[in-house]
Amino acid sequence: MTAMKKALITGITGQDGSYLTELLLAKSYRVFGIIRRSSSFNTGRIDHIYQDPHDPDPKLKLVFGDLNDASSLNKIIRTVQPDEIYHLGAQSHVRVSFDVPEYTGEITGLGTVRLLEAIRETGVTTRFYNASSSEMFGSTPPPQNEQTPFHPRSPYAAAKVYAHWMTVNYRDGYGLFACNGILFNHESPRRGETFVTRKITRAAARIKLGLQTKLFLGNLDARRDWGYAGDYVEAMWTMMQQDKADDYVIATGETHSVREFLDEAFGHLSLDWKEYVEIDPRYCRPTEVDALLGDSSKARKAFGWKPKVRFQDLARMMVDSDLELESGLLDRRTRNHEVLER
Ligand code: NAP
Ligand code: F7E
Repeated sequence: MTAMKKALITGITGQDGSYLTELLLAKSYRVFGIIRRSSSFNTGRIDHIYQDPHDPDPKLKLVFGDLNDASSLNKIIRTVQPDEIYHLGAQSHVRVSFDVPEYTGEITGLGTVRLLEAIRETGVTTRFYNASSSEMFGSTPPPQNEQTPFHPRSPYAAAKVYAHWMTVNYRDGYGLFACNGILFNHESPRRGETFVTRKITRAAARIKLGLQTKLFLGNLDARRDWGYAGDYVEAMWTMMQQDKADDYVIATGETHSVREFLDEAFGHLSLDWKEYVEIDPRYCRPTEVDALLGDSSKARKAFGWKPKVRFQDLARMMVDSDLELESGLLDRRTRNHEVLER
């Protein structure tokens, strides 16, 4: 009998971490996830797959650690001895990276090096996936592929460029099986509420239900290549199963503006966003990435990856989910009022 493969995930509590965990468990992996200590619960996205910790043989195990803490990473890698490491943890918000540039460099940039060094120091034989980003292309005009020069336009993007090249360096210098997935924006009902797509779908649902009257946004002209996170974690896993480690762009090959996303999301609920949206400069960035459009033909050719969910279905899926979520919250709030009034 072959032993179950072990995967270690940083950023397991994030959007991608949750989808990847589902995928790996379905493939009979044993999954170990690094979580940070927090004063409130931070496992909302994986609670539905988390097993009783008293289970003598859990398939999903959470361990405390931090990308800021090399000793925790060393210890985890030494004790888990993973076959594959998916490094998804990061300070991942571009706008916030302008407020906390040093911290972003520390976690998103140096955090990656700490992991790579932990692999080297422990001598554990493993494969490594690094979450690179289309933000690295910055101001280089579309379409962007693996040959496109990077011109980062934020502290986040600069930190990702550093992490990207360090991953290449450990592959070239030490023979580590290390891949960079250069993923373009990918969204889902589990997307963090402050990224623009989720901010829009959540607001549209709340406006429809009478829970909100305005939506404050920044630059509506920015264009992004938006895909579905569920499709993108499949690409992560597949590139880690190839004979040779390499870097791949993962994208839909379609680009849309924030304005078009508003049309789609509000239109799905028969609302006109122009009646609700106001521009607040606080959501604009000192340097913007105007247009992203990915060319993922290398991944398509190497392992046949292509996206299943398209722009319109993605926006609708997110709106429907937020409507359900907010209606549930509304129900609960109404019930609480009824209880209080009795
Ligand atoms: P996300 O939802 O923001 O999740 C980030 C994860 O990193 C969370 O689990 C977070 O933990 C964890 N984390 C943050 N700081 C940490 C620290 N100091 N130590 C340990 N863990 C820490 O991000 P995502 O959308 O899933 O993206 C996954 C990765 O892909 C990120 O590296 C992101 O930069 C990159 N990426 C994302 C996209 C996209 O469109 N989604 C595109 C390209 C690349 P908490 O839950 O405790 O905060
Ligand atoms: O912004 C504009 C904003 O924050 C998209 C991260 O996952 O994808 C993500 O980074 C666009 C930008 O994503 C608001 O200016 C307008 O042009 O949803 P976002 P992002 O910056 O593209 C990449 C690939 C990553 O790697 C990152 O980790 O929308 N925009 N008004 C706004 N954006 C936000 N957040 N909020 C607004 O009110």
